[in-house]
Amino acid sequence: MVQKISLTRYLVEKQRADGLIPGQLRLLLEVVARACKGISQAVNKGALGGVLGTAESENVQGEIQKKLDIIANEVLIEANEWGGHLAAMASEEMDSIYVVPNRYPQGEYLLMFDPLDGSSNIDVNVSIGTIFSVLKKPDGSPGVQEADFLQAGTQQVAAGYCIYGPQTTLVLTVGNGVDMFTLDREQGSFVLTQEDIQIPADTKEFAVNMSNMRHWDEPVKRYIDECLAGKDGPRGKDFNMRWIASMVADVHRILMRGGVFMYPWDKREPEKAGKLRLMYEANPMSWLVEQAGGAATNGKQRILDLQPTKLHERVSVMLGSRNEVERLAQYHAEKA
Ligand code: AHM
Ligand code: MG
Repeated sequence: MVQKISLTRYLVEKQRADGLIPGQLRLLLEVVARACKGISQAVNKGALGGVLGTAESENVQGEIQKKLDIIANEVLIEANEWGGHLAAMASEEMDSIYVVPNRYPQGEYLLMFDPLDGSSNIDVNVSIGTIFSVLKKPDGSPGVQEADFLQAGTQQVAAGYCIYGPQTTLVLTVGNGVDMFTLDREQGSFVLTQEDIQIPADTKEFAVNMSNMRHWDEPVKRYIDECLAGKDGPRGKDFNMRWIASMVADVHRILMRGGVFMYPWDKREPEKAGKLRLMYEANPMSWLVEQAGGAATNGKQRILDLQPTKLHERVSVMLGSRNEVERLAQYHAEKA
C-alpha cells in the first residue's frame, strides 16, 4: 500500500534531512496550515454559516471588506499569536503590523498574509485563497517594528498559499522546490499529493484583465496583441485566455500547466505602481513561481530583488512560464 505523507510528517522529515526547517518554522507552518483548514471550513459553509456578504468596514487601501476577509484575518491571528514562533504579523486587512502581545513568548519569525485573496469571488462561489510569506526578524533589532518587515523577497524563508476550490490545496516552498498538499477532510489533515512542481518554460495561455487594455503601457499591449494575432501573427501559434480574478487560482493553474499571469501597471492611476501588493501577494507568488522554474518581473526588475519601502506597497506583476516572462521583460527593455 502506498503510504500517505501528511504535512506534519513532511515537515518533520524536511527538518531532519535537509535542515531547511528549524523547529520554530516547522511549528509556524503547521499553525498556518491549521488556520487554513479553519478558513476552508468557513468558506465551505458559505451562506449556511452566515459568512457571505460585505462587512461595514474598509481596509487600509480603501477597499470595502467582506465578512470572510475579516474572519480569515482573525483566524490567522488567533492561531498564530500564542505559539511562541512569531514576533509579529502583517496583513492586507490591517493598517499596521500586529506585534505578538507580551503575555505570549516572542519568536524570531515575521508572518505576512493576504487572508482571503480574490475577495470579489467570495459571494459567487468561485475559488479564493490565502497567501502567506515568512521572513526572519533581522538579528539584533530590539523589539519589532514595521521596518523589520521591509526585506526583499529573496529573504523569504517560506511562502505558500492555500486555495479553497473544488479541493482545498496547500502549496508550499521553503526554498528547495514547490510541493503540494491536498486537504483530506476525513482525516482532517493535508496530504502530500505532488512534489517538485515544474512550470513549463513555454505556454499558449495568458491571464490578464482584458477590460483594462486601453490603459496598458505599450510593451504589455504589444505582447497581448501578438498573442491575439495567433497562428498568423509573429508568435505563429494560437493562444488561449483565462482570468479568474483570484490571483491564487490563476497562479495555481500556472503551476499546474504553465501560462503567464499579469496585473501590470496601467494609466488608470499612474502614481500607483500596480494593483497587487508586493509583500503578501507578489513576493510569495514570485518565489513559488521561481522555485518551480518560472520567472517573475515588474517589467524592469526581478520582483524578488525589489527593496520594499512600505508595508502595503503595490507592484506591477508579470509571472509564470519563463520564456514568456523574459519576452515581456525584453519588450519593456526595448521601450526603455
Ligand atoms: P484582493 O486581495 O482584494 O482580493 O485583490 C487582489 C485580486 C487578485 O486576486 C486578482 O488577480 C485581482 O485582484 C483581480 O482584479 P480585477 O478585479 O481588477 O480583475
Ligand atoms: Mg489579494
